[in-house]
Amino acid sequence: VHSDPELWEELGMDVARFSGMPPMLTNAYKNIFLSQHNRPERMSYFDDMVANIHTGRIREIYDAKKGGKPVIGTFCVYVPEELVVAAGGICIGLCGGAQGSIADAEKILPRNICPMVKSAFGFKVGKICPYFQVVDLVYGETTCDAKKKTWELLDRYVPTHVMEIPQMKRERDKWLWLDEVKDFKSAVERITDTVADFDAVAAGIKTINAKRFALQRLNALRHHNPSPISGRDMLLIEQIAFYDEPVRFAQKVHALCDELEQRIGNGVSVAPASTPRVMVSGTPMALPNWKLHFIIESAGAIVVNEESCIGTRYYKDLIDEGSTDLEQQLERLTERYMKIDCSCFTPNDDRIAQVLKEYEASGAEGIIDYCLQFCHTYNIEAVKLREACEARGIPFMSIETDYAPDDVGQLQTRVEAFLEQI
Ligand code: BJ8
Repeated sequence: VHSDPELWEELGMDVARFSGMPPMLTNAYKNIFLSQHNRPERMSYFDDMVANIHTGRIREIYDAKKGGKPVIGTFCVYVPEELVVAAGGICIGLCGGAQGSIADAEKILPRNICPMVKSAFGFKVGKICPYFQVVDLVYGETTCDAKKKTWELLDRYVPTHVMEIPQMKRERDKWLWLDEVKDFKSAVERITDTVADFDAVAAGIKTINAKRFALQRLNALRHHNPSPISGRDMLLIEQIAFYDEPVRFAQKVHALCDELEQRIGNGVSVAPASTPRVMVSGTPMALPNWKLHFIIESAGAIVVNEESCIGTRYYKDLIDEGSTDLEQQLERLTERYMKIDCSCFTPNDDRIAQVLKEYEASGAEGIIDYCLQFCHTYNIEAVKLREACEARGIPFMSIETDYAPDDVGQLQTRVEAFLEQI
């Protein structure tokens, strides 16, 4: 079922407009994903998750909400979903990766800000995203300027709380951060009307650790050469991680990993071992942003790693499960979140080291750094990344783009020229 107008109506959506949108997704999807040669069979679960994105999964969330599970929307991997699970809620990522909602946002927001912020905001003001409609509240954060100022406006449409994320990682920042984590826990508990005690927090940590661990396993298998899975399929799974039910998602990822192990054992791959291997680093690619991966893989290369928040930054670190009391749990949780190396921090040299580490682990032969337009922190950090790559002889290219199709031809030319170097 790709249409559920009754549900959309109940969610307060602009049904007339929205009804025209899912087929667009389906056609793009067939072209980008279903046409791939020799795809793993167990990708079918993830295809269904996309096919049912506006029906099956949203109905599942809506039913759970009516059954007493409030829904919290987030925009950043710094907001601890473990605590939402611990308090009996549902956590979903709301970032926007679609061009279709940008015009709605530009009626209100300035045009020269990040397309991800505009896309997300446009989804809400245009009432064209069921996930935005189903949330009880959203939890933003103070990472970049575009986001933190947009939350003030978003609050007019949906209750929006803001978590202060420091800009540095000194000892004193840790204590501020821990207090913010505690405030977040209280806000979630108020809406779920449940106190997340030690056992509940332990269970929340375990569930989300298991999800992140499954993604780690998948990414390690994907690094095999020849690759048993394409980069665009991996990106898709990383995107689905933000809205699927976490326990089922982890099971499905492990089932796919089992298949990939067999493929590796049998010498089955999606591209020959001689295929140029590219690692992508930089800003997140929110669903349905598949633009760069499609360009790279259409040019005859394969993407073997995403150093991104919709990528390894989301799952590279787990929380230590050995705490003996609630205070220690929250401290360890905070320590895990402090390891996320977003360019909004200064200094952020850990990220340079992490990019180089992932480059080695993935067997990549070059790095394409992806910056969303007007994302100052990632764009500026690309200078240091370039220097680090040049010092080691790693082919490096940085690109700045948005969601519009206008620059696709130019990007294709640049990517093709880059692939000739590697
Ligand atoms: S931890 S990367 S999810 S802030 S791309 S909206 S920074 S102008 S998304 Fe991010 Fe959290 Fe950092 Fe990750 Fe602003 Fe840049 Fe846009 Fe960005």
